Amino acid sequence: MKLLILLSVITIAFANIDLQSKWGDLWPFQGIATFAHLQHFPCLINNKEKFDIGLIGVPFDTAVSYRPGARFGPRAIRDASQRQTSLRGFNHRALFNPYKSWAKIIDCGDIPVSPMDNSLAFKQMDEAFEELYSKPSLDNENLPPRFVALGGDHSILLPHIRALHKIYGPLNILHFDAHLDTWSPDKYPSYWSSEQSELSHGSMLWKAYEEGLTTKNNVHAGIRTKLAGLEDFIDDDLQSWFRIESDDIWIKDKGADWVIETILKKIPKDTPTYISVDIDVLDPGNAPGTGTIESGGWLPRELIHVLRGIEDLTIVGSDVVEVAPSYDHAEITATNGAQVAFELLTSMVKKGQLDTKLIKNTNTNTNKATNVKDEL
Ligand SMILES: [Mn+2]
Repeated sequence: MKLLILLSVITIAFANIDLQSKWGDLWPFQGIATFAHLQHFPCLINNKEKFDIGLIGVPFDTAVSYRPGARFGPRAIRDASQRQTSLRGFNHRALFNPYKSWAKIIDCGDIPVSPMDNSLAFKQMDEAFEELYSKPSLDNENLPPRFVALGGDHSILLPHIRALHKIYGPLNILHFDAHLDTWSPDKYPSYWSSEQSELSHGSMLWKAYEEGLTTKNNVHAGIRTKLAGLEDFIDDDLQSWFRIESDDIWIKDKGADWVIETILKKIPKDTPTYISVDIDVLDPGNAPGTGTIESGGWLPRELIHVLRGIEDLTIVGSDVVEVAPSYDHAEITATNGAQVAFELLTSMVKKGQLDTKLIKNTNTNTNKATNVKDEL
């Protein structure tokens, strides 16, 4: 009897292998669209699946000041990422394939965020990021996993770095954007206001500063926004930001390598750094599908060159935000968004696992990690 059962188990196992080899090879345009065809686990629900790096969608766009639509960003980026596969995931600029290295990378799905009530939405995002970072990673159980967040409007950065601050302490922020996003609510004068209305996709870095989440080593890159006046720069200086202008990428005596050198001079390479890429850092010709377009931006090749040049930074978390597909054409913006996520993943994996000494709040993290382990 036992022999019969064993034989049938073996037969079924072989049959499965045959089915996998017969039907398992999909072309890039086939199958359900996870980011880069990665395995999907709903990480907020499934505590059992350990991984090292996760893609997490944050479909939230009700804190924008101009065109809405970035709630569809995560889906658009996933669709546009379909030509990324582990088989053809070799990043030739980095000479590295992030999908075939030490790290297990998965698509964690989306945070379910309310489109009806921003105070509820931020509560959901705060708790979601805290829970996502409270689990041990696969490679080292003393470290949390890392995430590339797919926005969503830019305000999703705030709950993300609140969760990271609890683990690593204050973070250096490297912010690619046409806009400053350090504007205090006074810069949006209105008869009508509330505590919630202070938080938008143009004020979240001011809020992060107010909450003590950032260090003194923060860099904006690609800035070309219109201002209320030069006092905007004074406020920005007070919040410890160094500005690299959009034009710096091409003007004489500066250029792309100057941009790289300047970022590396300002941000110490072995300290916890968060990289945020607002897709509007690119010129509208290369990123029409975004909420607040500004003329005179960078080319994708310039952004990619800069991202590769700073790959040695210690990236504890990252995002690509403000992809709004309803204004996009031919998936241009979403394809560039997917490429940015690929470059960020490449850097995070290529650098290797983080040093556990970076974790400041060891007790909290260890306790949370232990709790998760106990549940398994
Ligand atoms: Mn922005």
